[in-house]
Amino acid sequence: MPPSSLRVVYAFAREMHPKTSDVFIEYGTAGFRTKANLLEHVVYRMGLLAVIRSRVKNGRTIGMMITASHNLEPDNGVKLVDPDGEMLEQSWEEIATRLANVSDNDLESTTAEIIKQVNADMSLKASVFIGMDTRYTSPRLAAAAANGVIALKGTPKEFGIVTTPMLHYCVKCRNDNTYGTPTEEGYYEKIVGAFKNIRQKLSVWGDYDTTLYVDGANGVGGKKLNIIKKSLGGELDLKLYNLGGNGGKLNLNCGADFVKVSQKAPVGVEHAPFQRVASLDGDGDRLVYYYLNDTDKMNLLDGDRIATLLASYITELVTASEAQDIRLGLVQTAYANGASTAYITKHLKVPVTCVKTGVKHLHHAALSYDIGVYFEANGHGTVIYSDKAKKIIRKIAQEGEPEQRKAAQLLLDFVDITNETVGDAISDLFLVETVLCARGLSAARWLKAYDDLPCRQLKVTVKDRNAISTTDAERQCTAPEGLQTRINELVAPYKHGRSFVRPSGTEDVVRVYAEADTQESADKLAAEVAQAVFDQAGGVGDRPTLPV
Ligand code: 16G
Ligand code: MG
Repeated sequence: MPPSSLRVVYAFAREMHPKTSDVFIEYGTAGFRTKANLLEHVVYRMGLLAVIRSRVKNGRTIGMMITASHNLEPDNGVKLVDPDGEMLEQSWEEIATRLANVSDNDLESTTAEIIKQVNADMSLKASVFIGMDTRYTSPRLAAAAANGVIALKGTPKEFGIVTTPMLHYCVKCRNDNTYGTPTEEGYYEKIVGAFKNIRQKLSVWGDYDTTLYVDGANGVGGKKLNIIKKSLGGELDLKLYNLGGNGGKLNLNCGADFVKVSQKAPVGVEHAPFQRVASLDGDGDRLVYYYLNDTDKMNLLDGDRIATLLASYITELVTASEAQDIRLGLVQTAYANGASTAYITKHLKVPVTCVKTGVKHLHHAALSYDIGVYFEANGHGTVIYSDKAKKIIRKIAQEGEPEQRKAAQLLLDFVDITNETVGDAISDLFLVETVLCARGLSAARWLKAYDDLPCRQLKVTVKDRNAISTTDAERQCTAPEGLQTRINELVAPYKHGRSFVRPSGTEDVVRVYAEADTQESADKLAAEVAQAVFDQAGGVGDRPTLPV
């Protein structure tokens, strides 16, 4: 494309998506995320970048998802999806940030510079899939994304309202048709179809109850489960709450993030004692379970629990299939409950890797195993299976002894239920339901696998959260000087005490995590560490108080 045709990049910007804010914005853990009214020019520019990225990838399809996940309604965001359905390559985050922040007058020249820097052949075709969540600001932003794609003569395809993982899945399928059909229907056929298949083969029911309550966070995930519900027959009876009607507000006092962080039941769900509830986040990529007992006490089954459940079932099937040479491993972050890590290594005897927060880090580490199970405690995660593992399992499913074959066939269905591109609340829900059913487990019996250490998360506002640096998968703090020593001193007196601090990638705060043998201790330790952060890292506003 000759440089003169970049004029249209400026024309679109000036006429339709001018930069109206000088607030610096950064491509963070999950793309750009901020107040929706600050984002239109950013999303338009990401449309441009998606086209350039597609051309660098020889015309393979790139995804753009308009969402701010579990944030409240006024926020929105955008993230790019690479050709295999994974997060945008990290080295491009800086390019994305640069393009988002230049003035409209410099946009044309910066675009030209980037094209040159990444060596994009602008004569190639380019394809971009665009999806959005249910926010009222999303359609306008999706239109800006499409304009960005058109401005550089790429071809946008709009998927309308889809979950984030559905868009990842469609991008992957478009670039690799062995993975499935790149449509919402194709997604249902593969994932829900495999779930129905496996359910017909499972005979153990025990304490398993086919009724599942769902908290849809008033977002897109619940809406999609409402479509799926009709095709499930008697295999699973979904009772859906927080579907976005009746004045329910997106993620407000509901959804996976609310449940996990506040350890409280969401509003809008009619609870019954011991009834298991699956709670999704606003864009359908996180899942946690919980139940209330007969005294309304909250019992949370978070990402760590899901990871251990899935890993132990996969291990069982791999063993039963007598597949040789398949190395299974689990990836967690510092937020994983210490009790879960101990259970995985000592009881399941599965190796564990700990990495920095953010799906891209977990996904990357999971790739080093033949079967990698990765989950953040907040409920974002999935399983990925190497080509080698799939090949071995397929062979046994065809040629093995009857018992081995049976296990390998179950494993193949399990693989098909999994959205390997990214953590997916819907796919994970069907995986969990499969294991609970296969093992005849109620939620209460699932919880018995191990006892979580009580924990607490707090946030502290400081002048500059980037004054906090960390190392060792965020478990140690290297700046400001002296803070880690202070944390060590504070942790020392507590039995099973552990605490770490890290700057958030999505909010202007420092996050504090603490766990200990009792809730009282965990709360106190978290507050003490929060005070240390406030004092040593330039706290702003009220100093955190200790629990009374
Ligand atoms: C984003 C990340 C999530 C992480 C969270 C941490 C993706 C797709 N999402 O939501 O994995 O747990 O940020 O947020 O990577 P924080 O940095 O604000 O604690
Ligand atoms: Mg999300």
